[in-house]
Amino acid sequence: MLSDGSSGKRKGFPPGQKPIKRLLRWGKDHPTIEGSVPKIDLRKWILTIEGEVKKPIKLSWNDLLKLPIVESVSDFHCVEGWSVLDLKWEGIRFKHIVNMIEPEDTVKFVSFECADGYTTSLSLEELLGDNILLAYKLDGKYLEEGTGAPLRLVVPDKYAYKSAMWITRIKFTSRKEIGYWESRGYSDTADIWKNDRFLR
Ligand SMILES: Nc1nc2c(c(=O)[nH]1)N[C@H]1C(S)=C(S)[C@@H](COP(=O)(O)O)O[C@H]1N2
Ligand SMILES: [Mo]
Repeated sequence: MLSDGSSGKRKGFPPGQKPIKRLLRWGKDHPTIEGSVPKIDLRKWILTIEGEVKKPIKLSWNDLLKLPIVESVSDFHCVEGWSVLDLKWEGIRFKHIVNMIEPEDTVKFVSFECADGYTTSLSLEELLGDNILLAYKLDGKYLEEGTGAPLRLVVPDKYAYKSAMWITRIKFTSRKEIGYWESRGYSDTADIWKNDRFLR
């Protein structure tokens, strides 16, 4: 398996964060935006990847498992001030998806839609790093429903509200679509190193 070689090389600790032992399990340790964790049947789950792209695709769970798997170790930082260190994520490198769907030259942003109605977005450029994954395993095990099963985004250098859980649709766009928390007062840049927590 390919690794991004980041393991163990922490580049300091972002301001205003405190480590805790493990991720929160949404639905148990933390409420979800719609009340309960979305029920996802893996036999019916489809990941739709579309927008301004030359080759839109729909992937079933089995299709997804056939794509090349990579691992990346990173820290996870929630804007509420907690961090979980050294998480080993495994999944598909986001860049691989970009190469598969061939975005049009007009594309500047990518929106993520989730089974709980949550949304977030990032610039395409921010998603090309080797540590940006569509992850389906954490520390050697398939994700649990409370941590985003079957598939979540991992963007280590952004506050965790960019790391969309329960993804169902990915859309490549020329216009920015503002996400759920980003339209409720949280920073759209969400840079953990710059302490970009709130809209200014
Ligand atoms: N679909 C979806 N993704 C989401 C959220 C959400 O409410 N819905 N919350 C975000 C926030 S604020 C955090 S801190 C992380 C939590 O991930 P964890 O359960 O693995 O700790 O998921 C992010 N992704
Ligand atoms: Mo969060």
